[in-house]
Amino acid sequence: MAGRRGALIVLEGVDRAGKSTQGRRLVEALRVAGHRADLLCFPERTTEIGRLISSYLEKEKNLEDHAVHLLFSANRWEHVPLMKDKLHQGITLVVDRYAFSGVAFTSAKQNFCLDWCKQPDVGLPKPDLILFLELSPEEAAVRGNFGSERYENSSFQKKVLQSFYHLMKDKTLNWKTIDASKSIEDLHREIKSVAEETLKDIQNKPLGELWK
Ligand code: T5A
Ligand code: NA
Repeated sequence: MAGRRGALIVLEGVDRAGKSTQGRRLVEALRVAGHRADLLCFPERTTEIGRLISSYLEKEKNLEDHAVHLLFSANRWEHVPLMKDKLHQGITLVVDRYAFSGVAFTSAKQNFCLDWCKQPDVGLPKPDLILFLELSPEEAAVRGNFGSERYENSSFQKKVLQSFYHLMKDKTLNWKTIDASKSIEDLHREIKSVAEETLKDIQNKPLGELWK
């Protein structure tokens, strides 16, 4: 008998909302609770495409805006066979940023519409749950200064947040907004409980396709 598949759980949110911290904590907690779970982060900087993206983010390399958007998407697509394998083996994937970051960041640039930005990611594995870690720019600022990577400035981040709000209007997706101003521990407890509900709900639900 084929066992049930793993869940695809995505963490999104503005910079410094705590996505990576919570992603690591969630995977640990799910494992302790007896689930099989793995963490995946996008951009996944170790592949050839990922290294190119990383040098762009570190401002070592300049790339045309459309071209880099397609590279971020290609970096997700190159991981799809692995993601599907794991999910079908019953492994839950906790994903730190996904297509929503891709669309929110590029569409915050001049002359990009949301619809164009979504197209390359149409058909990716559809998340069973998207946790949006919501934090005001003021609260994010308290968590330390922006680094030197591309996009790390507050006026751009405000536009990114607006794009996220547009994407969250899509009711075909299971968005859950979490108040990310809470302590790491409180946030973790809340996220763990929402994730466990999603795992229970999976039953025999087939894996969907994003934006299709
Ligand atoms: N991008 C990404 C695109 O343009 N297109 C795409 O398709 C994709 C996938 C790199 C950039 O790429 C862009 C978006 C980004 O600009 P990244 O590598 O994920 O993306 O970005 P990072 O800089 O690594 O991560 P963030 O800045 O977004 O931070 P996180 O992961 O949200 O936050 P985290 O957990 O690292 O925490 C940040 C700090 O806050 C503290 C932590 O200890 C840490 O110091 N903290 C808390 N403090 C108080 N209370 C809490 N609850 C806290 N939680 C964490
Ligand atoms: Na991060």
